[in-house]
This record gives sequence, structure tokens and C-alpha cells, in this order.
Amino acid sequence: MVIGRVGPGRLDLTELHRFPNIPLRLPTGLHWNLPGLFQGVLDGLSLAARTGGVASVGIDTWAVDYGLLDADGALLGIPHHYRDTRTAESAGQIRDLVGAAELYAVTGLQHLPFNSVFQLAAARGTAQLAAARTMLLIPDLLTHWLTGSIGAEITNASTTGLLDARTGTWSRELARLTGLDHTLLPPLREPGAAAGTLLPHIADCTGLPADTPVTAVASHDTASAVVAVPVTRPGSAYISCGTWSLAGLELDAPVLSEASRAANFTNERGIDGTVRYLRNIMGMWLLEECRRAWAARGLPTDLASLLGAAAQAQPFTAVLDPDDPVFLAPADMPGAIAAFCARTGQQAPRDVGATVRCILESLALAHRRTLRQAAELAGRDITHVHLVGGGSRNDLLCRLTADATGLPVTAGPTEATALGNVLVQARAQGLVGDLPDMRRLVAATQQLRHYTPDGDPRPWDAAAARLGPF
Ligand code: LRH
Repeated sequence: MVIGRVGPGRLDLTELHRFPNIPLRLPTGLHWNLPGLFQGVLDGLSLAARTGGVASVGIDTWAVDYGLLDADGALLGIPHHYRDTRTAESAGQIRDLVGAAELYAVTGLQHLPFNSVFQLAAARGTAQLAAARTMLLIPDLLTHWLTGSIGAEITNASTTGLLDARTGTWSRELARLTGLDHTLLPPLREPGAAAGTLLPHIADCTGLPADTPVTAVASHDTASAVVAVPVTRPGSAYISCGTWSLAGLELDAPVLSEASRAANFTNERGIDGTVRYLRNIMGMWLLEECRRAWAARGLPTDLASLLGAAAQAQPFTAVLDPDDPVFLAPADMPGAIAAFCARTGQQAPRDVGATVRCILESLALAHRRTLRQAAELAGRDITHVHLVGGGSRNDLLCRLTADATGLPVTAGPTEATALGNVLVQARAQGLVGDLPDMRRLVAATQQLRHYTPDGDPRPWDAAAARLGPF
């Protein structure tokens, strides 16, 4: 949790409180420890109260996951984690029932097995869904617990598979076709809208005044990150790189062509009616999961030494397709990488340094493929890449992305999501202007690094060729 300070020529963040987000494995599958996360929010707010208070509060999280409320407003069960496997069948069933082309024509959403619509389909026939009266996406649920207000913030609603990409309204027709009661879907709200003030018991336990406003920010973390991409010229693409790498373009209108569907590009909503035209790439998750496995085996996991070893390692020993479903939730990531290499006739990386290098080169190659496709499908030229989020701290990844794409890369800000969140609140308070204004402020105040490509595409072309039509 961070506090942001915004003013003319001023935009800075102070980290106030950090709390773990460890998924829970229960007999019912993989879940989020949502009460634990809410306690983390309350602890952060209490610290904020003790350090001078706040003008507004705004919550963003990852997309697609939700909680169900019953008729009394009580949460039904513990929200599932999107990496839970229960949608394995329901995703296919819904695609057969509605048709993949029809789904895309309405929602413009990439097919990910965990889109909310598939999760809700997996819940069909359960006592929980029968008792449910309201579905709240995770940031909307946390906001509800703070304020009592009910709403669906639109950037995150656009990841459900139930929002019409053209009209920006819930598709009752899709809800009907997928067997979902559309009254579960709360009224939509735009980023910047007021989401109420703190409930009296929240004010009591945090020490913040009860009239502290809560603002509906761009509550999908990626949408907040895109707000803070310091774009200052046309031809810019972005990569929001963290657990996922979300690579694409900001557009004025969705691209709903068959080619776009086949390439699995998504048209998620950004602020002010913009479209986040992008594709999910399985990001730093591959490295995070390797580190988790290596820690269990007593191997080194310190990031700086891993990246040092990767920088020394031989280039291109093996190349992965990070989008391969085998990498979504393997029990053993290094094992999944070795199996992928065996399947594609490649030598698996032999040590930790080689594995990290292989992951980073594979991500850089996936960045190149995705941005090239985005440019082609949207009919745009890309001349510059902005890499934001935690991954932008990774010097080697930034350099490899510049080399792979053959484009200059500007890296940073690393805390793009928090900055985008704060900027939307600041705008609601009249402290900043429109989107270009916000981005100028980011560009003027945040530390950015610049990478020039080495200009030799051949090793990347050869690496791409190893994976066939990659
Ligand atoms: C990134 C993210 C991404 C979604 C995924 C579920 O944190 O929100 O945009 O696709 O998580």
C-alpha cells in the first residue's frame, strides 16, 4: 500500500505497508485469502491515519476474480484464484455453447481459461451460485467492505467476458446465453467516480475520518499501469511487466476482426473510453516460480545474483514459448521448462543462470512477437516501446527487449500501477488534467532508463524459427 502526493510538477509515492498475498489451497481448490488481504488494507489505512491522513482511497488488484454476495450482502465462500483448474471444462463448454467467434464479436476479450465468464460457468449448479445475488470483482469487493457501496468498475469489468466492447455495457444477451442471471452484475462505474466514504466501523478501527472519500480508480491493475505509461510521442507501445507481461497499444476503438481473435488479442477498457489492445504473455511468473522451486531445493534465489549469472550465461541455449499452457500453473516450473525443451527438441538449460537467461530471452522474443502482431492487427506503426512495472527494474530484460524488438525501449516507472491509481484519484480531486497531462507528469517526475537496440535481428530470427510459427 502506498501514499501518493500529487501537485504541479510533483508526483511521488511512499510505500506505507506491504503485506503478503499467499494463495490458499483448500479442498475446494485454489483460493485468495481475501479477509487476510482486507486486514492488510486496514493496517495500511491505520498507518495512513497516523501519518497525516489521506484525501482519498482507491483500490486496484489483478483482474477476472470475484466474490459472490448473498441477499444479506454476506460473502459466499472464499473467492477462487484464477489459476485454479476448475474451469478446464467450463471454458470449452461455453465456447461450444455460444461460439468462440460470437464471444469475441461481443466482448473482444482474449480467450484465457480463467475469464470470469468461464469461472461463473464452472460454478453452475452450486449452492453458492444459487444463493448469490451480487457478483463483485475483487477491488469492488474490497471497496464494498470499506464503504458499503456496490458497483463494477469498468476497466476490470471488461475482463469478465460479459461486457460489450462496443457499448461498454453489460451484455445481457451473453449472460442469458451462458445461463447467468444478469441481475448478479452490479451497475458499472467509470474510473474517477465516487465510490462512497468509509463505513463508521472502518473509520473507528483505522482512525481515518468517516468522510474520507473512496474513489473508483482504474481498478484493473493493468489499466492503472497503462494510465502511468509516460507516452510523449505517437507510435508508442507498452509492456506492463510483472507476474504477467501485458504487451500492446492504446487505441480509440476495439479491433474485433477474425485475425485479431485468432491471434488472441484482447480489447480491455482503459480510462476515458480508451481500449487496451494487448495480449497476455506469461511474464515474470516463470522466473518467480523457478525461484520458489529453487528455494525449496536450497539453490540460490537472490535476484541480483541470478541476473548476474544470466548475464554471463551463453545466449539462446533454449527458447520457450511463454504462452504455452503448460506454464500456467505447473507444480514444478523448472520441470515444466525441461519438459518443454524435450518436446521441442532443445537441450534444457543446465543451471540456474542458463535457466534465467532462457526465460528472459523467451520473454523478450514473446514481446517482439506480440508487438509486431499488435501493430499489424491494429494497422499502426510502432516506433518506441515503454516497459513499465516491476519487470522494468530488470536491466537484462529491458536490454533484451530492445534487441529483440529492434526498437528503443524506455524503462519505468516500476510502480506504474500505483502511480496510475493515485493519478486517477488526483484527477477526481481536480489536481491534474486529462490523460496526456497525467502522462507528462509521470515523464517529468519519474526515473526512466533508455535502451537502444543493438541492431542485429539475426539471432532473434533464428531463435524464433526454433519454435516454428512463433
Ligand atoms: C495482471 C492481471 C492481468 C490479468 C491477470 C489475471 O496482474 O491483472 O491483466 O489478465 O492479472
